[in-house]
This record gives sequence, structure tokens and C-alpha cells, in this order.
Amino acid sequence: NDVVNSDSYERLTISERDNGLYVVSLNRPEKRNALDVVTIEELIRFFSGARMAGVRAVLLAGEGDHFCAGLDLVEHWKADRSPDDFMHVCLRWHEAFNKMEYGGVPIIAALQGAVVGGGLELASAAHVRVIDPGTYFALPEGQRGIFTGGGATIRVSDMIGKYRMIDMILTGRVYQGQEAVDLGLAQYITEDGGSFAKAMELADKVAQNLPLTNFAICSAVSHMNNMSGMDAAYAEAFVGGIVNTQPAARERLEAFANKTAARVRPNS
Ligand code: 1HE
Repeated sequence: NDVVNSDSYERLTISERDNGLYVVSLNRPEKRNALDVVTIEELIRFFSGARMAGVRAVLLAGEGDHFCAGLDLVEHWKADRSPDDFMHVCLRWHEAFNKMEYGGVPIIAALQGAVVGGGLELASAAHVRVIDPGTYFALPEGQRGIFTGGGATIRVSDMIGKYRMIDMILTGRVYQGQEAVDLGLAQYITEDGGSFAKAMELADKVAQNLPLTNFAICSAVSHMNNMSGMDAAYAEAFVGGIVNTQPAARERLEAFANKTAARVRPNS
């Protein structure tokens, strides 16, 4: 399938592991993986077609020392865009990141170095974020004389709360390390710079879930968060009705009933 053919991309490197697990890497480390028009279009293409191409989980990464420096400021400066041109740029970013968040394919992001501006917007469209002690988050837009346009007002506010997001963009505040995890910018921190390995371990685990279950987790939760409580409860019952009776789940339920399935235990 062409969607997963790395040669058909310029800014993404795509490689398959076992189990339908794919590594998707931003491959322009010399520009700190800044997001230009081509990268955004390629993210849309990949994440629009991933599920139908048999992708069960994605490890999202950035090559080099930094995950992503956000909007390609040089391209933006050179293009000297009109307001409606940039509005359409933003709409393409939203298309890409909404495909990620709502597409039903689990995305685990391995984050190192700078995760800033649009890089944080990209990371926040993943479902799980893993960082190193040196990973840092910021929204430098305020200092650059611009504003966000790739969903930070929505997803970063969601992760850390409206006023922390406002502080980040207003003052350029940087969060890193355990504090970033405590605030909700990431769910995992590794001790030794092993974010890629940890993300791989998680993605591998996630790829073993049933695809329909992952679809519900990585699509329905986000949709339901946009609904009223009553509508969300109704939608949850509907999705639960389909997912919780899927034939593929019977084997796993039977294994539990027969006491051959693993039990949930505390961490050792
Ligand atoms: C870039 C970009 C970029 C690096 N666009 N080219 N984002 C920012 O404001 C972050 C801007 N970047 C930085 O602060 C730093 O580059 C980093 C902290 C990420 C990395 O620092 P460092 O010292 O490793 O690299 P560098 O020397 O600054 O950059 C290396 C090269 O990458 C250099 O290009 P070169 O041709 O001179 O070698 C830089 O120009 C290039 N580069 N970052 C373009 N962002 C939809 S709205 C979204 C709003 C935003 O995302 S605003 C952007 C916020």
C-alpha cells in the first residue's frame, strides 16, 4: 500500500515493525524538524490512510536532537502570506492533527529535546507522550510576534489547563522533566534518555490490543469529550455495545473465565 511506502514521502520516514506497528519519523533534523507545508500534507496523507493500510499503532518520532521546532518560520517569513492564506495553512494543520487524534489508530510519541510551538501541537495530537529528562516544552509564539494555529488553544489547554497554556505563550515559560509529567504534558518520563525505547515498548503493547478496541479508545474518547454529558453517555453505550460484543473479544474473555489470562497486579 502506497500510504505506508516510505519512498513516497519526502519529510517522513516510515518503517514497519511487527504487528502492524509503524515508526513515523520527521526526517529533517538539520532544520530541527520544523513543520513546512510539505510535512503537514504528508502527515495528512499518512494518518488519513493508516487504518485502511493495516496500521495498528504508530510510534511518532523526530530524528536528531530535537523532536520538532514547530512552524517553519523561514518558509512562513519568505512566503509573506496573506491572512486568508495562513488561515488555510492552519486548516491543513487541523486536518492533520484531527486525523491523528480522532483517527482511531494509537499514536505514541517519543519526545526528545525541543517540543515547541507547533511541535507541541503535533505532540499533543498523539495519544501517549514519552519524554527524556532533557525534553522541554514551550510555546515561543508570543516572543516571535505570532499566535498558535495548530490546535494549542485546544489541546495544550486540555492537557495543562487554560491559564497555564496562556502563561506559556504569554511569557515563553519552559516546562521540562518530572514537572512536565506532573502537569500533564506527557504521561511517561525515562531516566536515561530512553524515550524511543520506552515508546516502542508501549506501542508494541498497544498494537496487541484488538483494532476495534483501539479505535474506540483513540477516537471515541476524544469525540465524547466534545459532547454534553448526556450525549457522551449515550454515545459511550452505543460504542460499548459494538466493541464489547465483538467476536474477536470472545477468546480473551474466555481466557479470563478459564483462568488462563493474566491478572491485574500491582507494580513490583
Ligand atoms: C528552523 C526552525 C523553525 C530551527 N523554522 N527553521 N518555534 C520556535 O520559535 C522555535 C525556533 N527554533 C529554535 O528555537 C531552535 O532552533 C531550537 C531550540 C529548536 C534548536 O536550537 P539549535 O541551536 O539546535 O538549532 P538552530 O541553530 O537554532 O537551528 C538549526 C537550523 O534549523 C537553522 O537553519 P540553518 O539553515 O541556519 O542551519 C534554523 O534556521 C533551523 N530551524 N527551528 C525554520 N521553527 C500553525 S502556528 C504554529 C506556531 C509555531 O510553531 S511558531 C514556531 C515556534
